Amino acid sequence: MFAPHLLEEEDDVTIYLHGVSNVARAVKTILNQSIPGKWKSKNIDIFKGENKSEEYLKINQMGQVPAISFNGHTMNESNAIMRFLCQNYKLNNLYPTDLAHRHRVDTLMDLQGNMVRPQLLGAARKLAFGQIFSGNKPSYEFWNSTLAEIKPKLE
Ligand SMILES: N[C@@H](CCC(=O)N[C@@H](CS)C(=O)NCC(=O)O)C(=O)O
Repeated sequence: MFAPHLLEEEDDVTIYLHGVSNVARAVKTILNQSIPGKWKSKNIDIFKGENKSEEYLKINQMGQVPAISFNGHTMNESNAIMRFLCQNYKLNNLYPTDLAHRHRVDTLMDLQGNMVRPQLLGAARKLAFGQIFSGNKPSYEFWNSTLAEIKPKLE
């Protein structure tokens, strides 16, 4: 049985999140598949720096959302949390037990975390800052070229 030391009669799960966080939303989606209606959430206002507070750094020393508390154990890194939840709650349709299929899912998750997300965040920041400093309408050229670069790699 997976992680037997984490098992309780009824799991006590809290997710720490913020509305702007796409990776927190991904974990929420998996929680809804795992224990719908049975998890709690706590908003961490990253715009007010709550993610860098002494209290929150004890939950996630990287000072980022999401994190979860699972029966008193804290866990971070969205992909690692989602893999844990899928295995713990046997969501085999989302995280296949067949190793070749699982490898495909892992590949896409790693590409999302290591390549797609950083590139899109970089492009979005460039777009926003360009507009703030020039006062002009943003140019979508860089955004579109980033998308064009990423897309074929995922096909
Ligand atoms: N690799 C991390 C990334 C988490 C992340 O970048 N979180 C952002 C919100 S989407 C955050 O907390 N930013 C605040 C900061 O880094 O100060 C994961 O997948 O959990």
